[in-house]
Amino acid sequence: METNKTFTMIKPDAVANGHIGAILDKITKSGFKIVALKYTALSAAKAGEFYAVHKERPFYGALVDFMSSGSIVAAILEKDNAVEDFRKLIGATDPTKAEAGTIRQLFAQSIEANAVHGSDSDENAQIEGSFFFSAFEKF
Ligand code: 3AN
Repeated sequence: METNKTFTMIKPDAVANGHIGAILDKITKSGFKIVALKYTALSAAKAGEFYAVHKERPFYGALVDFMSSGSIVAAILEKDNAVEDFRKLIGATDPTKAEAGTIRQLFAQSIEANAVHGSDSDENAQIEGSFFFSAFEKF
């Protein structure tokens, strides 16, 4: 299992609000190397599949609607201790609780429209990266 990669999405709120450039800049300036990158959109079916682990949660339907409401940017990032360091960089799920200077504190709208996704384990980083990228799209 690779421990030096994580997966991220810039979510529809941050894309619609014009924050793609600022967020990628912050990610690369924080020492992450982009090894795969894609501007795309999730259908409701694909968003449902991606967030299947949250199927029983009360916010699942709204989350699927939100994540399929507009374009997203998907990326695989490389850095030592990538998963943990990226979770620190993005901040808490609820942006009102996110530390100053974190991506969610700077760019998120709400607990649902929270600007970015970050994998929560090496195993999920691998699964999520492969959800979006084939072997030919990872460098
Ligand atoms: P994180 O993205 O910080 O890992 P998760 O995995 O618990 O958080 O939740 C996945 C996504 O579900 C979040 N990024 C957010 O968009 C949404 N979400 C989580 N908790 C809530 C909630 N209480 N109300 C609405 N949406 C939520």
